Amino acid sequence: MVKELHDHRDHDGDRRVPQTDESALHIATPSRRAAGVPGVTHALDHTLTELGPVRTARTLARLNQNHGFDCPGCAWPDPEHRSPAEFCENGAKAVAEEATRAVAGPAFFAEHSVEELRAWDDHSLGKQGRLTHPMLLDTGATHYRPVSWDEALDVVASELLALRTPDEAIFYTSGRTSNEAAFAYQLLVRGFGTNNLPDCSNMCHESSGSALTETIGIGKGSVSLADVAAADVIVVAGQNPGTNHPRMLSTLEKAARRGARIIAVNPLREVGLEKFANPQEPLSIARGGTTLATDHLQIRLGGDQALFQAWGRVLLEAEEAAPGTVFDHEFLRSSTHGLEPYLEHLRALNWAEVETATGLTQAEIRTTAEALLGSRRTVVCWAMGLTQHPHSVAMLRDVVNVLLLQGNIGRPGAGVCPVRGHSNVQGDRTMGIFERMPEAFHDAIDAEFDFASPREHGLDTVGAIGAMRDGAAQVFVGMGGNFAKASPDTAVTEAALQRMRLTVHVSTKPNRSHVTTGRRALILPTLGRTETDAQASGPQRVSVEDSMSMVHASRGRLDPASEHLRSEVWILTRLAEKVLAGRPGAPVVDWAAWRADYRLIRSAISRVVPGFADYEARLDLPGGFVLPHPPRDERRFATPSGRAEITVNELVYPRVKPGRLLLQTLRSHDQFNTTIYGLDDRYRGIHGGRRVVFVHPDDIASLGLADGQVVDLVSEWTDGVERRAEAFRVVAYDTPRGCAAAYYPETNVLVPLDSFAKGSRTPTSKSVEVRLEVRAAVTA
Ligand SMILES: Nc1nc2c(c(=O)[nH]1)N[C@H]1C(S)=C(S)[C@@H](COP(=O)(O)OP(=O)(O)OC[C@H]3O[C@@H](n4cnc5c(=O)[nH]c(N)nc54)[C@H](O)[C@@H]3O)O[C@H]1N2
Ligand SMILES: Nc1nc2c(c(=O)[nH]1)N[C@H]1C(S)=C(S)[C@@H](COP(=O)(O)OP(=O)(O)OC[C@H]3O[C@@H](n4cnc5c(=O)[nH]c(N)nc54)[C@H](O)[C@@H]3O)O[C@H]1N2
Ligand SMILES: [Mo]
Repeated sequence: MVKELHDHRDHDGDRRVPQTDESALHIATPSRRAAGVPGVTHALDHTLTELGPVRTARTLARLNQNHGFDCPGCAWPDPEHRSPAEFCENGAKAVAEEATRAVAGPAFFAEHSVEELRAWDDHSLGKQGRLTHPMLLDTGATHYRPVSWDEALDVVASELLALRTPDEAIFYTSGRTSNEAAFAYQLLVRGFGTNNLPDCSNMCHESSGSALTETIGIGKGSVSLADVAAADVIVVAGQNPGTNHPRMLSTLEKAARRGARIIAVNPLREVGLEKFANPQEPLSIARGGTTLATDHLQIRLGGDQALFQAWGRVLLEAEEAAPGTVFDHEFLRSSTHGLEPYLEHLRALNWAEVETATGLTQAEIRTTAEALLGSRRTVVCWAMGLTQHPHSVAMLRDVVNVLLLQGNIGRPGAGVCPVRGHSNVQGDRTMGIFERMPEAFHDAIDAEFDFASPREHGLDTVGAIGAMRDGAAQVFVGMGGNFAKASPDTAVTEAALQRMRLTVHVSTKPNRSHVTTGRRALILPTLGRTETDAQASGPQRVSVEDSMSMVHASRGRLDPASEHLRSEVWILTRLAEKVLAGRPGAPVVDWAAWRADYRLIRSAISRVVPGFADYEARLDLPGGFVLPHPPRDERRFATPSGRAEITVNELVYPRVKPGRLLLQTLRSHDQFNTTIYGLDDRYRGIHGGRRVVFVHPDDIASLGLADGQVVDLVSEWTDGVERRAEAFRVVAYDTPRGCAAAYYPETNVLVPLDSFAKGSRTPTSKSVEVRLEVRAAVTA
């Protein structure tokens, strides 16, 4: 936090630093309708400036099409019948960000020292454009200099081979890496001798994976697009699809037109959930859009476990009043375990506690429970609002409980739908990017590649930061992502990275992690999804898996931003040759052949990972193919009991000290995680700035503050360390009392490293206790 303080003074004092100018900040009334004409024109504006008209037309025409490339934005699946413009405003922005013609080459790095660049924010860094050359920051050097690929990879190999043990290396992955690259990566890492494979998922849907694996035996969602469209009731909890999964709105719209009841559970009235004007349908726009959510439960942060327990209780009461009308007894008897203790737990539910936890009235909860009662097909969708709390795993087990009571898993039109973030985060996990893969996976790679993979579990994201901080790790490799900014406790994470002997980032664009370096640092520039990946056997395609277990091909067509870019597969296989050549016990792989022809990687995957038989041929099918999912396909639950587990979870909800607020850290409409596209959050009425904190008007008054005042956010955590995010403008906003919101990643400095969810170790980004401190005098 000391650093953040310092940086901020720099920004104010030095006008040459391209910093976000918060004096342009302008607050307007939040909008009431998502997407539609403003959405599309906004996207085209953005793309046109980055790409120019011809490149824009060529690029967008291939986005999410059968022979095109997969959108590098979110992981929402593609519909079977695609419209010619199968993309959304934010997908177009994600593409523009990657396909931009601006470049950050050797001249840029020669002009600016690393120290100077550390005073820039991520918006300014990213705007420089695409990386073009491998760049090395030598020990003691002030500037990065261009190096050959050979030299760069020799540096990585020599630092890795000099470690006392392979466990001193950390291999992080973000969620854009293709299946092929992910599979090669995990094999290189395990061949080197460690399971230290933390990924962005540790900070994202890990709680979903943990809760679902325990209860239904597989950590993935159980629905298809058709199921969502066919549901009677769709609960959308802790998710802002209008911004983060805009194409989901078309599916919700279909369901809404069929009469489905959509229940939004969210502390904020997210505009996309209220009204949606389909950009592909002029009529829908003319009519002012479709109303999506018929009910909005404006829940307090972290109150969802109480809500789901209360819903379970109402279902139980109705079942007891008219036995056989609510529960799916046949399913409960044949396929579940643990019903009775759960029902006992529901009978003991304390309504007063539920009302405190949720901030909702018993009447509101009962009315919405009636919708569940009358539904034969219920889907529950969720994202970060449910996964980033201390009690998220228990909360999600309670979500599963409610669905199981009515047999709503493994039936058409029903199921669990954790909506994933990064476009291939689910596929990366399937390919083995995980610090604790199941034994069966290890057995399979050992057999295929004739080696003995390490079995001891590796470090997850929180564990990796601790190890780096404590000197137990010396080399950090990031396959995509922005570890310095995306991780919690920014000051701790940055200091941890700076203790490394070597930090390496395989990236497309400059970001904060490149300037938060170890003693030596490398930036390895890579091809993006949109670009042609030409190898010895010809242009390559890669494959990805969406949120609903559909695997499909992606093929880039644009000319690469620089002739020096290499594909992730190229980089990893070259590195594998350098690190593993002659190493006793290394996996037996012809890395050069893999690099020349990715079909060989897919062929290996098809022998190792269940569900990938005929991988190559099935990638040719329009839309690809779906992976097996036992609960969805055959109501089979691969838990230790062989049945779906109904669980008893003690009711937990956050409580903060008087005079404090609970803060959630969330995304604006103009960013992709740590990549900031622009400074507007138009749906929430924010323009020209990001340092705002949304607070209920009565809280503003009771804290003795005023709307528009500038405050510091100070985190309150048990360790007594001061974590401070400076200079946020207070914005009166429609959020429950006691529950504030501000943007990620500016607020990551406030999330303590050891504040994470029980059972998944996901940082508690939606549950940070803060106090607001008035700033003496502000220059803005
Ligand atoms: N354009 C764009 N698309 C993206 C991303 C992006 O940054 N930009 N990020 C991608 C990634 S990696 C991810 S994981 C997803 C994230 O998608 P989201 O989860 O939608 O992202 P957040 O902005 O974190 O929003 C959290 C939502 O949950 C609500 N919420 C917060 N706390 C609670 C709670 O306790 N209970 C309930 N019921 N609701 C709560 C918030 O008000 C907000 O609406 O989006 C993916 N898609
Ligand atoms: N406080 C707070 N913290 C959070 C969250 C939150 O809600 N609140 N959300 C968490 C979540 S859900 C997630 S998923 C993480 C995200 O954490 P990360 O995945 O680490 O972060 P991103 O910002 O998505 O990574 C962006 C960088 O990826 C690189 N990149 C982009 N495309 C490619 C590509 O095709 N290949 C390669 N090699 N690199 C590429 C670019 O250089 C870009 O700068 O953050 C987490 N952190
Ligand atoms: Mo995510």
